[in-house]
Amino acid sequence: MSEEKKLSANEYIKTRSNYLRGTIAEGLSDLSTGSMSEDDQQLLKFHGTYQQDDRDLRANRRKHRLEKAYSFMIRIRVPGGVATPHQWLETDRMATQFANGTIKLTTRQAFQFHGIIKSNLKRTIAEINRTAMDTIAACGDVNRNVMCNPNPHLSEVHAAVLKVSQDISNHLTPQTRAYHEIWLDGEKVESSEEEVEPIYGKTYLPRKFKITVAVPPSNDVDIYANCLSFIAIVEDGKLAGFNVAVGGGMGSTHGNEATYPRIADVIGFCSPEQVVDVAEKVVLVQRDFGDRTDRKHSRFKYTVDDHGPDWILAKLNEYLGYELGPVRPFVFEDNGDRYGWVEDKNGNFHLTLFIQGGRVLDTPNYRLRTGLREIAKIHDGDFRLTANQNLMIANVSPAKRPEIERLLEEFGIKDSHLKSALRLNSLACVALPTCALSLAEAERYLPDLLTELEEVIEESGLRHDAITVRMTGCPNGCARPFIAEIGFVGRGPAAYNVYLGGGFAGQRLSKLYRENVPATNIKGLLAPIIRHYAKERNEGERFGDFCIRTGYVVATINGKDFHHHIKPEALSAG
Ligand code: SRM
Ligand code: SF4
Repeated sequence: MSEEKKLSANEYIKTRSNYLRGTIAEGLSDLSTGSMSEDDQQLLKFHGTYQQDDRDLRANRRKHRLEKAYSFMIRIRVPGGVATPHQWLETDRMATQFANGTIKLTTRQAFQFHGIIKSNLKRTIAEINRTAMDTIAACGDVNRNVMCNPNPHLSEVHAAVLKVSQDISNHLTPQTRAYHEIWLDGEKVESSEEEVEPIYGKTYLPRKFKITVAVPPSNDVDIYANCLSFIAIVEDGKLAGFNVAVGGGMGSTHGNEATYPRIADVIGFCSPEQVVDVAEKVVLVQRDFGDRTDRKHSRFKYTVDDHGPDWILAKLNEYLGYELGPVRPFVFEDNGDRYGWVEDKNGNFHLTLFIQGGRVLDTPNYRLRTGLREIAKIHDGDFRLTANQNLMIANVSPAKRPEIERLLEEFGIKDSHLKSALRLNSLACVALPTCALSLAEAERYLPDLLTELEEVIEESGLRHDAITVRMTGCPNGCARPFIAEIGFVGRGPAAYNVYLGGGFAGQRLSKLYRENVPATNIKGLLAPIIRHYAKERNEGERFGDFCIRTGYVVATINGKDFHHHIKPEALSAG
């Protein structure tokens, strides 16, 4: 008889938590420490907050035998990335009142606060909820913020697609009353009937789950890096439905070959009416078949890999009670943002600003946060967070545009997108000092490294040539570095693994080029390749493709050679 494997520790924490309550309420009122109990720290994630400590201060506090400088990160869910000016102003206010004076725009179209001390945690979450935003399921073993292409005003299709992402998000939000009880002083309902979590059940999912909705030709939400994605298929100007992609993910661990990034497989097609049902049933397949014994093997990508995409499709069809249709043709051109002003067919305007590292803050020379606050005060459209950590000031009427332009000018933000195309296509995760898992700097270091690389870019005449470059402080891959054309992944203090050859549309994994490169050697390592590219690239050839053609790295995808996009010809050729 085969021995049953023991479940991972978090499964027991979830089981005994009484639907995510644990002892969070009691822990919050214990002000003798800035910390929460180990179990509650795990449960707090489902409520959208992480206990952290300032790693810059660790050594000094240890020396003085002080408790670590504990504080909390709060992640605010923004389904589809849409926030009103009022929500922006409130977020901005709370950033000063409770957090470290900055707003972080994340790689999943959410806001994050850092540096909230325990005694302010409850009040901050309550105030976030008062602005009609929330933090439930921003983290934890549940469906996370559903991402969506942020341009809903550009066509009716975009508007329909945004609605789809919000519907999925609402449908998959945990139903537990714990969130209201703990943070919003909701009444405790005494009932003899056990609470039910209709989709997730008592132990929720084996691990975090991530969904996106994309509108080709833009792959700005990076569908290939997500557990489940819906790719809008537009036929005759109408939304015909969505291709369904499953099993993408980035996270891995140095030295553990059983963990790896994986590109999603496109397995079928569904109608707009079926989307929410399909999302639910994919989640149920993962709930029932995901690995609950080993958290390093519990993401949906491993369920897909272990059973194979065909098995997943068959199981999904069984859960649905009907079959997904055959995949329809689509082409992604890139995964970046389009900067500057665009006009929609109704005559309204949308401005996408480059926000380095997604960090909204004021510096003496660049008063970004104040400028955006002043804009929010007069803006009557909305704000859109992009999956590339950028910000769109959306739906600006022709009458308002001059006023907004004046403020952009006054605060020095107007030319935020007049940077090298390398920088405009860069992403960096938070890393130090708040991220407990980081092995090296990312957000605080990438800007300087880009300045070094820009010297080579300039002299090679590549200022306007977009190359995607992403840096993370560890191989968890929060800025999706394994699908960038150039990826830097923290290996140790000031040392990075360097990856090359990702697809410009995020459709292909990169390959490890050099391991453990000291930061000071990176420019020297990449300069000859950049110069070679400038000299010998083919017409329109992307940097990642060039690195493969000329043999710097060999490209494979999920172990197989990769067939670029799914083009109409490829499908008709069978
Ligand atoms: Fe992430 C854990 C930050 C997007 C893969 N991520 C973390 C934590 C919470 C560290 C921790 O567990 O203690 C980081 C908090 C740092 C801090 O101080 O704020 C963190 N992740 C971020 C953000 C803020 C990066 C950013 O600079 O924008 C992004 C927040 C997204 C959001 O709004 O929900 C963020 N994380 C991602 C992405 C990209 C994406 O989702 O498109 C990934 C790769 C895709 C994927 O999930 O495979 C990602 N984060 C991870 C992982 C690896 C999971 C795995 O499969 O092994 C971890 C570690 C874990 O879960 O154990 C992690
Ligand atoms: Fe932290 Fe690693 Fe994610 Fe960067 S990639 S935020 S270092 S967990």
